[in-house]
Amino acid sequence: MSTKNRILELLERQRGESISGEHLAGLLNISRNAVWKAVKELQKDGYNIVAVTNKGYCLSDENDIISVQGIKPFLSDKSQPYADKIQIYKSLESTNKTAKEMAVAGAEHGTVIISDRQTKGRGRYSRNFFSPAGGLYMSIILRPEVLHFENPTSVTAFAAVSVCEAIESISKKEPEIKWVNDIFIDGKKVCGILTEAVTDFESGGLEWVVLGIGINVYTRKEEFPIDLQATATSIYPDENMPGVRNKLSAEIINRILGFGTPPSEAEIFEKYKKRLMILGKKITVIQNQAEYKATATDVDSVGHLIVKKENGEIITLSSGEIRI
Ligand code: BT5
Repeated sequence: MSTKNRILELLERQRGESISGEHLAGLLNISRNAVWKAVKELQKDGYNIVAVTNKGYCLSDENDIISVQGIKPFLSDKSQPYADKIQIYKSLESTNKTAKEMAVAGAEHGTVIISDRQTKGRGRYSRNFFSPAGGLYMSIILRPEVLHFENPTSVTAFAAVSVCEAIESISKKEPEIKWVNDIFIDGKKVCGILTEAVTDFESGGLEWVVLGIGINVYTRKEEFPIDLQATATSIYPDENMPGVRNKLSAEIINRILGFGTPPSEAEIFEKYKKRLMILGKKITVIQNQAEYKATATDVDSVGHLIVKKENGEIITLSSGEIRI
């Protein structure tokens, strides 16, 4: 690791507090001048580091640059080994696109791609996902040898529950899930999940899964395109929050990669069901370009949505769209 990154890691560990140049130099066994040079480089990269006479260097709480060094202090012990597999970009077309290329090239389970913004963020059915700077766009490569899921829907559900818990851990918000892949806060979409998988031709089993997560973190209402303003929100639409994206990234990684024993699909769907915002509610089901009204009654053990049509007919939906 470069001196610059080692300094950054130490400052990130004590964000908001001052550390003397002498102490930093001692910890890294380098000269105080080398510390000063590294701090200057970090400041040039946009890091808000204040130098206070007799106190030392302090990385501002408000700093919001996503970095491996910023994520690392929040990773659990079990997630620490994944720190080396995190790659961060300022801008990408789509983190899922990059992750899929890497998965094809053999990237390991737990490779994480994060971008500050996306120029061609994608949702399901090739829809656009609005991805300005200030959000969190992350794709994680999962190999089924480690995560023993048989179907990609379970991965989506696992991710949805994990993201809800991660958002809850950094904010006072109470995220809910809209079947199948959306997370809502206060009735509006705050996060979308896109799971893409490739199956092995011979065995029919999953070869790899790319789990894409897009979260609106600071986007204000007026910053969303007009057509999304009534339906989209972010975790902090109004508040000037200190940088939380490193912590949020770590909280997601801790849940998706840093588990002890892999969670069972039954456990996941139990948690998923508790957060579903539609059970018992009237919804519109959109299937094969037709729509009908129904009541969402249950989710089964593999993530299918069970609905009751107005004529009393019970339908099990394995995929598709619903509107609240
Ligand atoms: C999704 O699709 O919501 C999945 C989005 C996944 C995005 C992540 S970001 C990291 C990774 N890299 C990618 O390129 N993608 C993944 P879907 O359920 O099809 O919803 C798409 C619809 O959500 C759009 O048609 C809009 O109506 C709405 N939408 C678009 N951008 C939004 C945003 N930022 N916030 C809320 N709603 C949005």
